[in-house]
Amino acid sequence: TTGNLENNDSKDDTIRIDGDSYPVDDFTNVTSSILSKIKRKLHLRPSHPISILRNLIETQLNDFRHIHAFNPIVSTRQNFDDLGFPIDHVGRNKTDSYYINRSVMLRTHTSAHQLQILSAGENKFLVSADVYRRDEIDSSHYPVFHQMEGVQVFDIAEAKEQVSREITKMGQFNYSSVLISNEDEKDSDTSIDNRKNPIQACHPIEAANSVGLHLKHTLNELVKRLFKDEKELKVRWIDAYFPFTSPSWEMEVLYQGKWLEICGCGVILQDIMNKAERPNEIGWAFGLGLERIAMVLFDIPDIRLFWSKDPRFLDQFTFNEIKKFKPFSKYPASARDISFWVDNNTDFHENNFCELVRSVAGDLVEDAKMIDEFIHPVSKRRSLCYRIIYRSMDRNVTNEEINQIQLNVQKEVQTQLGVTLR
Ligand code: FA5
Ligand code: MG
Repeated sequence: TTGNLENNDSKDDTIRIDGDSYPVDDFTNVTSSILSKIKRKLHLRPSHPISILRNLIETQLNDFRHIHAFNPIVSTRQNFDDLGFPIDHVGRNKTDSYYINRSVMLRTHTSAHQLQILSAGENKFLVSADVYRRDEIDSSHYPVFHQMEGVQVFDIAEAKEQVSREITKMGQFNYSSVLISNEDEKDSDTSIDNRKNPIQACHPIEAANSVGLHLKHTLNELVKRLFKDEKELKVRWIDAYFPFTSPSWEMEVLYQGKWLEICGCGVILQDIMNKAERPNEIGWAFGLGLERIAMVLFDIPDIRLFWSKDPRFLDQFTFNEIKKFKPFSKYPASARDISFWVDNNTDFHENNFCELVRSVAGDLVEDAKMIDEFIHPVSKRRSLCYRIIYRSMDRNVTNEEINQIQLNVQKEVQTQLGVTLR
């Protein structure tokens, strides 16, 4: 439906974004509040933590080409098909992504630009950009965030030699209290689950192992240097799956007692290299979550803070410096529960619920979690209860204000999600 776009001054059947007009259809689900984030470009504001971090990484990887200015509006082909996403991949669902219409969307990741840049012949590049996803609500998820894509390409026939030269050049950084587990397995392939996450059949094993080793070495050295002043930071590698890399891994850091995923990566599917008309080359790619890294580095406890326009937040940061964030007083939280019946024939999706709560409460919502679920023994209807935590990052919110927001949430949930409040 286009009901969410009332504030977008457009005729009913088109959306205007930045002077361009797009037809809407049954897939359209972008909201004006999401579109309003496009112009913020946090990664390009010199003394914003996201931009400070981008710049620090670019300084570490200074012989990569640094790209920042790609439009977030991409085709579904760029975001999915070019990368070999299967037709039924969940990421393609309207519940997970923001669509302008069936064939145009807000990119969900910086990988959307891989093929076009590889096709242009680049060998080493970093793409930093805002990306958009419908997702859950908590302190480490926000519907708009920033990624940095890194890609490096080698000749298949010479990968081993090229990698050992590069690793010698890069060296090892030892003045860091970053502890990386699984690191000593890096020169074997024991950490790869070869059934789900195999070396590609078209790759000589030695070339694939060398490229995987170089990828892990590059990221290990990057995090050791970025986090060198942390007291002690635990980092671990785990196996992962992506439609466009194999083998694939994820990197996680231990933050506030939980493993926080900061990056996905792997050896690029050869099919993508072939589409880029580079069949004799092999490459790796990574996608870093910049907010997640910045949260650890700057001690920023909640992802909403990045969007704050409050000078008490913005004025704490300086170009090229890592300074721990000093929280201005933490305002009290208020919890409200909402319970409803979902009919058997209603297709309820948590991301739709979260989107709705965000659209009513804006950045006052801190967290939303299902706390109870049961099926009525007779009617077989499902009952769900969600606990919503409200808290402002920069002011006290009165109980009356929260009550009013919660009333609006209840009203919208009932009318837009087709559920019955209990
Ligand atoms: C990807 O987006 C892949 N494109 C990464 C990749 C690139 C894999 C190249 C292989 C090769 P993923 O969905 O896991 O993967 O997201 C990458 C990172 O973005 C995550 O590790 C996390 O740090 C961050 N991230 C994901 N969702 C959110 C969110 N809602 N809010 C903040 N950060 C997020
Ligand atoms: Mg992931």
